[in-house]
Amino acid sequence: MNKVIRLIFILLLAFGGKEILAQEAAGKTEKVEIQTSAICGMCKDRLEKNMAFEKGVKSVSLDEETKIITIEFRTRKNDKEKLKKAITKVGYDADDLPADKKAYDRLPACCQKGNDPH
Ligand SMILES: [Cu+2]
Repeated sequence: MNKVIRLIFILLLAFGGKEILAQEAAGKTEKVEIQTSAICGMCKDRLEKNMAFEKGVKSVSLDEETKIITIEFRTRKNDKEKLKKAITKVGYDADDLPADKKAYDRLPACCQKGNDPH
C-alpha cells in the first residue's frame, strides 16, 4: 500500500472512522426516552445496570431529576415496546406500562414508588 494512503487510513481510524464502520456493520441505532418511576440513585443504578444487558442496547442513562431513562439501541435487535417491558420487569413503570408486581415487590422498600425521594 502507498505510504500516504496508509497514513490517511490510519488517521481516519484514529478520528472515528472505525466507529462509523462498526456502526454501519451493526445496523441503525435509535435513542428513546421513557418515563420511569425511579426514586433514588439506587433505582438509577439498578435500571441502568439491568437495561444495559438488554439486547442491542448501546447506552443507558437515567436522569435523576426527571426519572426519564434514555436508551440507545440497535433497531435491528430491539424496539421501544420491548425495552419498556424490560423496565417493568425490573420493577418500575415505563410510560403507560405499570411495573411488574413481582419485580416491584422485590425492590427495597425505599425504592418502591409512593416513597419520597431520598
Ligand atoms: Cu431507589
